[in-house]
Amino acid sequence: MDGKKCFIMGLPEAGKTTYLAALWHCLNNKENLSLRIKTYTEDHSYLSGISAKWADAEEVSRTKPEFEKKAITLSLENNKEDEITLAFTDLSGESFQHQYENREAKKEHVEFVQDCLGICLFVHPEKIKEPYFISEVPASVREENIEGAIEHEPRNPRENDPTQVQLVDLLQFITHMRGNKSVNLCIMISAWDLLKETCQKEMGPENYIKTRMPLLWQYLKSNSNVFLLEYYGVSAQGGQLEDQEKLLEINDPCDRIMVVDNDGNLLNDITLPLNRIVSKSNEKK
Ligand SMILES: Nc1nc2c(ncn2[C@@H]2O[C@H](COP(=O)(O)OP(=O)(O)OP(=O)(O)O)[C@@H](O)[C@H]2O)c(=O)[nH]1
Ligand SMILES: [Mg+2]
Repeated sequence: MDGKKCFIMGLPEAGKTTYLAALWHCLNNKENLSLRIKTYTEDHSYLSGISAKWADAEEVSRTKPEFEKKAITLSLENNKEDEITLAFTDLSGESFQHQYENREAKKEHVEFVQDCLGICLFVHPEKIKEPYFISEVPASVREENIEGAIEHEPRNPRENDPTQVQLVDLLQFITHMRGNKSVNLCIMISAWDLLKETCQKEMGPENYIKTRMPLLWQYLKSNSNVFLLEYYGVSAQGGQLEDQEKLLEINDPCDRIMVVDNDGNLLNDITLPLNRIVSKSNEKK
């Protein structure tokens, strides 16, 4: 049995746990997915707990660093009936902030990254902190020697630094941990349902990142030998939880899910990004 690892990355509230909750529900309840459960090998009470909440259109709890999951292992098979043992993480967004701020990572985290076949990096469109121009900062803050200059608060990197800066830095950590060894990277724009239909159709996931996070896009483009990229727009929840009644009107919770690839194809299969990671790594062998 060959074990494969997929590292799930993202700052707080990026949509990581919601995706895993939806994934587990669909693996157990939906047919014709690109990956299926082969056998139940370990206690999956964590996944069952989050997916029950997901199915009832309730919020999954934020992942606290002390309760994060360092390796959840599933025994899966693809359409060729190849057996795939896939381990993935459900880390807390705070752990990534800690890494960004303190320049340190846990040993087990580094080992997982070194061994992994692929990475899913989640970005929530409503949680993106935009950069600002220096000229946008009032002169009273920028200049020390003018009348009325105010003492400004010391920089708080996790709160103040633009999201794209933090993500590029976290990806640079990955290249460092892996000694520049190439890795499949899926950029997963979560809560795709929140974007206007025109934006969903006309822009597509890559252009969305290019427009909203140009530094991240350029970094990925210029490191395409290291990061073998795919972009996806994903609505794992299917809509806002404030519209719980509307979400619950859909008989099969799996039908709430939307996965859009970069060519604009609307796919109804939440396992696809993971299957792409596995199959691309098989092609390379
Ligand atoms: N509208 C919408 N909201 C979503 C979707 N997926 C996640 N969310 C919301 O995004 C927020 C964060 O989701 P989580 O899955 O908890 O994010 P996380 O990355 O696990 O966060 P941490 O555990 O803090 O690291 C929650 O309020 C979710 O309800 C989606 O597909 N659509
Ligand atoms: Mg979480």
